[in-house]
Amino acid sequence: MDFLEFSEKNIICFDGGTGTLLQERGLMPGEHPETWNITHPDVITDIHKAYFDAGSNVVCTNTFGANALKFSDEELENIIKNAINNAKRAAKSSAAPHEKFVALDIGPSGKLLKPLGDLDFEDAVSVFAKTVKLGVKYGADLILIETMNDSYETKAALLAAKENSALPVIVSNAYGEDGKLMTGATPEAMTAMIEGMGAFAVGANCSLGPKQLSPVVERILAVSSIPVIMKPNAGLPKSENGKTVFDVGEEEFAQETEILLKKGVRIAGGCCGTTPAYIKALKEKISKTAPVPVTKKDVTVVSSYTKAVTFGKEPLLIGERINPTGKKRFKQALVENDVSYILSEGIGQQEKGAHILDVNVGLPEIDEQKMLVCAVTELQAVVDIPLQIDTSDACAMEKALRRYNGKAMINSVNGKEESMHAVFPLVKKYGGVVVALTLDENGIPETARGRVNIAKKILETAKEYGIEKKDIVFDALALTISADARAAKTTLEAVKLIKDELHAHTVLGVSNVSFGLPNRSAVNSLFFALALGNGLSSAIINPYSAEMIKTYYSFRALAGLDENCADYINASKEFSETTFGSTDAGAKSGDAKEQESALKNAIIKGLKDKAAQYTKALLEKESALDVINTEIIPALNIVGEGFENKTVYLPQLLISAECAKSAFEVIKNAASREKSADNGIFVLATVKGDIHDIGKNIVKLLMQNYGFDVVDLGKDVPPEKIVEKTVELHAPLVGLSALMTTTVPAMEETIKQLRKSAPWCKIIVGGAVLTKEYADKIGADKYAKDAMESVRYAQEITGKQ
Ligand code: B1M
Repeated sequence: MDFLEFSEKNIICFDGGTGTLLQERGLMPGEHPETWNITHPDVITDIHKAYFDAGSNVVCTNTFGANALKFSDEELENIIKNAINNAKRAAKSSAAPHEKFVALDIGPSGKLLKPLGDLDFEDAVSVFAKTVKLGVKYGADLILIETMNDSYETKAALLAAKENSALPVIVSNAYGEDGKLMTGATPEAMTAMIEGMGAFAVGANCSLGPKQLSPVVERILAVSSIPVIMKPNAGLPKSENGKTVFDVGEEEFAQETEILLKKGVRIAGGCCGTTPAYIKALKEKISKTAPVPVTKKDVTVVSSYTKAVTFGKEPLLIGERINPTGKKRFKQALVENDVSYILSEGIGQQEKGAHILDVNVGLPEIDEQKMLVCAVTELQAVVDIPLQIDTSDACAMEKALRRYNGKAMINSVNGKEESMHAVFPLVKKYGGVVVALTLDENGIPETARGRVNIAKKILETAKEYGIEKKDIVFDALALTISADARAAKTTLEAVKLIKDELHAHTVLGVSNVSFGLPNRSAVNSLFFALALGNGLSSAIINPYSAEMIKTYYSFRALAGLDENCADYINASKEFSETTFGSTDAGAKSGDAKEQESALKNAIIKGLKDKAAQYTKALLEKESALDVINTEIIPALNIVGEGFENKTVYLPQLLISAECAKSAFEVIKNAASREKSADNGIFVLATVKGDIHDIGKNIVKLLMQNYGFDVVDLGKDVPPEKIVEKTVELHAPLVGLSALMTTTVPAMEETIKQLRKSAPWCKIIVGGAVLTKEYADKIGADKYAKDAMESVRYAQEITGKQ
């Protein structure tokens, strides 16, 4: 029986952890466990066999970190070949009567993808592709992509698996206690993307015990139409006599997991801390549990790298402003490659309440493919709502869909055979919700019935490609009433028929209706209201238009979608304005105060070019130190607080840090013109384990500006290196920076070593988590609360001004 056949009628029992078992058998810290497939094949086979004997239907190869970033091609092939052989040998030698399969195990690459890290998305796909191809070559039965804590890397691995094999692929993510991935994705967002891309199963593993993981698993079960997997840890780790132990025993583990089997989990196993004894206990529960059928959820959902947006709960607003049609300024931005203008449009529309952003950069005089990919990648770094990729060029569409971090909305396909054959394969491969225009080779039907018939034809063809109705949203086509007096009426009828007869979702590009008329917003907003009344699911509108927003919130309040009219009251604060403000305030005004908030805003929002531009303007009126202290640091503090409160995620934190850096670049260039005479050597570093260097770089900038010769050793610097440089240069002054409670001990260790080997030097310490008391306690000579204090102290010590 093959794996898919087996999975139809059974709950599948996976294996448990291997790390602790290998350590017990002598794996040394720092040694690659994957190499044991070659050096200790019997140990690996033995562990796999113990799991098969305990009841596992599937064991995962010992290849968690087997990828081309860690191993040469030859090593990788050898590892995977042996790993699969070991697992197959174990299956043969186990006398257990149940079905047995071997899953090629793929863990994270160990690197973060751009813009968070330095691994390019396509390079990540290639890295995973090598492992997948070898897994296929040596006969794996299925693929398990596991413990992924970032949505983009998950996509890269899944794409590699789908492009290079026909094996069933199970994707399991590592969620934190907040129910999100490290980079912020919710279970709903991950399920939308993973299911959309055609995985066999989706779920969660590692990080938590079965009880703590259950809310995440239940959320996945609620939205998933494919089987759900869970592989929790044996509870939470704690240290006992220098050893890591877990706090959930076999029986409790099995009981907690059983609760979720009864709620619908179809694949279960264990992760860190679990052993064959855990799997044996789990298997007993599995044997007594009837598999819950996997049900189609029929939800239309798109996602960004963090969140899922579901159609049908309330009407959705799709921001229309990233589109050059009729917009002179936008066309100019495209021609000049002014990406930050596009980003401002995106951020502004999200702030005005758009749920999804349409992205159209089609202009004859530019390379649309390149620009669309650029706009999508840059936008998804600064906004966290889903994007609608809007292009008539199928190549551009494919390139953008590949790079999109989530399940995109795709605009558009239509009833022409040619269009469906170009677009549907992309929807099927990358996942997405596609906008289907109700027109075909014969043009736009004049009647609502004609449009519904095209919608039916589109549905039938989509089915042939394996695309379900839930992944299609029909555009009933808003045509201009100045050309055809019945146009709006026909469209409204079509919206209602598609909803009532086809039970499908709809979208309209609302403002087309008033083309050529004066006072367009009056016509647009009434048409919008009528369409909403007819059941319109989503509308492409200008979120800056007060009339449209008024209509939207009024409709929600009238339709019973707004408890206590709270959203209406909140939104009405801005109703008095004809158009809402834009995020770009500082750019238009020469006023210093406005530029101040604009700089802070640009850093918070992640607009790198703007941050540099506003800094430049501010420096003409204010000192560098003022700009740093009143703008840059407060902006980073706001982002840092958001990060702490889990309203901001690592990608946003990183983008803001990049913005602060671009502001400092400008300050540095301005400051270097003012440098004075040499005042002595200052060795500077961020301590071991800490990669925060913005504060340290300010200290460097000011010290250099005051004539000190700064030897900057960088960040994450081991104590030995700092001592070595200080001794070599006989430096009189050393500066250490640390920003995390976890890295302050490294600062203490560095001071200890400096005192021993360079007793002459004075040590200045600084960084957000330090206090004077703590600095005294760890033996520093000076605690500097900011960069200027370090300069003053250095001047005092050296007697130089
Ligand atoms: Co991170 N980070 N970060 N982060 N980050 C903090 C520090 C944090 C407080 C955020 C939070 O949770 N609220 C938190 C630490 C919690 C704690 O330990 N108490 C944190 C965390 C947890 C993390 C990660 C672990 C997140 C993760 O991966 N899950 C990770 C750490 C990785 C590592 O280091 N191993 C991480 C990563 C990052 C980014 C890469 C995204 C980015 C850093 C980019 C970079 O530096 N190149 C980043 C950022 C930007 C921050 C915040 C938001 C801002 C830090 C900053 O640059 N502030 C920060 C929250 C916050 O502080 N509000 C946060 C502005 C800077 C000018 O201030 O460095 O304090 P500061 O410097 C001041 C003074 O302290 C003094 O002068 C400067 C002013 O003039 N000073 C000195 C500093 N050093 C001095 C040395 C001196 C004298 C004065 O003499 C030598």
